[in-house]
Amino acid sequence: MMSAEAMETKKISRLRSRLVVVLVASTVAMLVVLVVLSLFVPRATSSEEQNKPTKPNIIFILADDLGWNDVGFHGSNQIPTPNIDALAYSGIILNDYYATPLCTPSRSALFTGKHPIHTGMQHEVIYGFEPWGLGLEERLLPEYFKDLGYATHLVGKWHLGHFKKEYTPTFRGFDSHFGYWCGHTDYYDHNSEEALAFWGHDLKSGMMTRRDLVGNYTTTLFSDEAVRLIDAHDASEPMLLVVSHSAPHAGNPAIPLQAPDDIVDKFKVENIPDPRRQIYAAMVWLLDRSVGQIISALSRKGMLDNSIVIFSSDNGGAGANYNRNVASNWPLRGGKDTIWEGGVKVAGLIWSPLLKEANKVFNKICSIQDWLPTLLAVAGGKSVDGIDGKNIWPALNNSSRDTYDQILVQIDDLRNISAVRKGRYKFLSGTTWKGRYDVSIGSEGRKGEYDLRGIQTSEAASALKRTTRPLPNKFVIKNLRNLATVTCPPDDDRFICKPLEGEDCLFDLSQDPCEAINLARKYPHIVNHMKSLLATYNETAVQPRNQEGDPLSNPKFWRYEWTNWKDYKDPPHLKSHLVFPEKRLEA
Ligand SMILES: [Ca+2]
Repeated sequence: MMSAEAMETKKISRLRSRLVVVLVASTVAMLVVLVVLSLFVPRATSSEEQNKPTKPNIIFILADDLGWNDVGFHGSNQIPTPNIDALAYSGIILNDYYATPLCTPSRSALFTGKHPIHTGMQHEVIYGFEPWGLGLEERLLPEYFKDLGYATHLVGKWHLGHFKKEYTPTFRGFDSHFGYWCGHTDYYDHNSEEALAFWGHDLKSGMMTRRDLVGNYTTTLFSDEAVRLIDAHDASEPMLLVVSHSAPHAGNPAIPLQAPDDIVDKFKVENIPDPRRQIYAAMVWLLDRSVGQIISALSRKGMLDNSIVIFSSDNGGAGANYNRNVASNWPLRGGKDTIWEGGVKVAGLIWSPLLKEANKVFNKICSIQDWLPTLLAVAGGKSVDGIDGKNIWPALNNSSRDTYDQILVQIDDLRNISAVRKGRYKFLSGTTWKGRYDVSIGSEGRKGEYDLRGIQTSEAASALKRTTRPLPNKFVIKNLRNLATVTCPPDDDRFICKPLEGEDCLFDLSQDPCEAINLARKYPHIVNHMKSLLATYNETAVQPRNQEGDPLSNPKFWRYEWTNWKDYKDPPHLKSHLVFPEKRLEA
């Protein structure tokens, strides 16, 4: 007789052996399933290939108010921009590239692919205290890219509305936003002064204030955040990263130009005699360093080979004391907030190993509103109806292809200004600021040497070396720089157009890029044609969305923070103290 204990032991051992059989059988079955499944899964040859997204990463670096003549590749020797220049020479320099005269309209065009007259964003900018923004019915660039599986990030300035949270970046297609909502900000304390007595802190992560960062220089913060996002990015999915720098836009009126002393000291040099321009140079130099750091981060992460990098200003440089700033658009006429070339034709470039052609100056008309359809096409998105921008990728990739023949520069009936470009001709009517900026703005900057070695040893050039689009040799660089540099004879009063006196202005930009010789009297039939083009465009314009300022926006009611104040109940106990905001003279 077996003892009860022995019987129990035998039972357990029988159960164990059955379990083993079941486990072995199920493991074999699982293996069979896995083998069968693997036959239907495309094979990766290496882990790198496995992680590589098929869609390109898109890195859009937007400078704010950068002058045409404030990058080295346009011929100035004043401010070294070795990283930006390295990208320009290794990619394509966009030398007939238009934005709009101001921040808000340009950003609306970039994100919608539409001219601002078609979204009601054509008139001036959004002041922090005004309850309006880019219409919620508009579908924005990051929303399209989210649908294509992209991670989407915005670092830096927004300036498309914040009175309600629905208007802010993380409600409009961006997975994350680190930056500010207003048009400008102090580079250290991150306060934005938007009107007399209307000032408040404005640096946020999404909807959260970041007062912990007071004292840190804005350009460095944005650069660090861009690098952090790249480092943390899951490289198996594509990335859309928009870095919207504040530089070199002026800060608040009391201290408009700001940079760390040790960087400013680098520019206390003979060919930058103006002390304010020395600070400006430091601001631009730090912007350029940020570009190098971003390119370097993409390279470290193995993303650069599958990236498209675009660098662009949002409007012409703010010079001649506009916003108390000292940018140079020389030799172009005009600057920020004008419809002259210096206000709307901006420094721009595209770099990518995906481009079939590179090391060239692109002299075909293109515009900031083209990026949405262009980048969507490259990423395999559907074409979008009802927008003004065009896909310029085929023309960028093939010298024999053209972009388009005409573009509306601006119509703002509230300021009586309009301008249109057709082929080689540009027509403009009316002017801003009582003609104060109807001249060439900023310093020539041709004294001194161009530091080629600085470009070759820049952080960007080192990273580009490891791609199929490296920096070309110095002879190619010099040739490209010559081709990208605009030269004009000095103004001759006999030919200058005076729009302030009601004159129509017509220029042949192919001969006269500085808008110095008015052809309106010589070619009245072209003037008439241009006027009829403008009238046709104007029939399609929608009303500007601008709204009067709201006293309740005043940050003093909200712990001195710029907020989405319309989402909250009014602070009733403070209503008796309300003062209506008075706009500053300068935008
Ligand atoms: Ca701007």
